[in-house]
Amino acid sequence: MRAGLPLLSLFLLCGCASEPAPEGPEPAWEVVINEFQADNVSTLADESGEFDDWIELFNPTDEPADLTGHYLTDDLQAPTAWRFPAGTMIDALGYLVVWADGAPDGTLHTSFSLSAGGEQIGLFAPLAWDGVQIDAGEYEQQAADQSMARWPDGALTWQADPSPTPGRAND
Ligand SMILES: [Ca+2]
Ligand SMILES: [Ca+2]
Ligand SMILES: [Ca+2]
Repeated sequence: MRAGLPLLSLFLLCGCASEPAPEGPEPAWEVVINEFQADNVSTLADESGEFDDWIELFNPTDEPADLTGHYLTDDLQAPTAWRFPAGTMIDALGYLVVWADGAPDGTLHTSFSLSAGGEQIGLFAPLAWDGVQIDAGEYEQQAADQSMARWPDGALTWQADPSPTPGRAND
């Protein structure tokens, strides 16, 4: 493996490990997509009285999480579809509902909506942190007024929930 040595040396010499961390707060590495609804008929209306799709995020840590500059998307090939506004926080062990209107009519309202027939959802870090994926997944057809929810909160397992719990613990 003598041929590999020059490459290794180059890597060690590049000083990557000593690069300063990007400016701004650390990405919210622990925050998860915790529940979402793609066919909201009568579950919960937004400030405009519209029964739009929504995505619930959960912060499983005991510190507030700062989502400034993070991204949500419904297409993992296009991770920067919608950017969280500056100052978007989730409390320690808190929940945050983001409306997926398609046509935003408020601050936490995304430019995309969720297809009831199945789609992807992803949460990505700010570009200063190379926009790396924090949480993402793919879902199949969703029934009207049901949600898909992790159970318990933040767990790896998902279940369809006929009684969605936007902004509060999944049950
Ligand atoms: Ca929808
Ligand atoms: Ca709306
Ligand atoms: Ca919930």
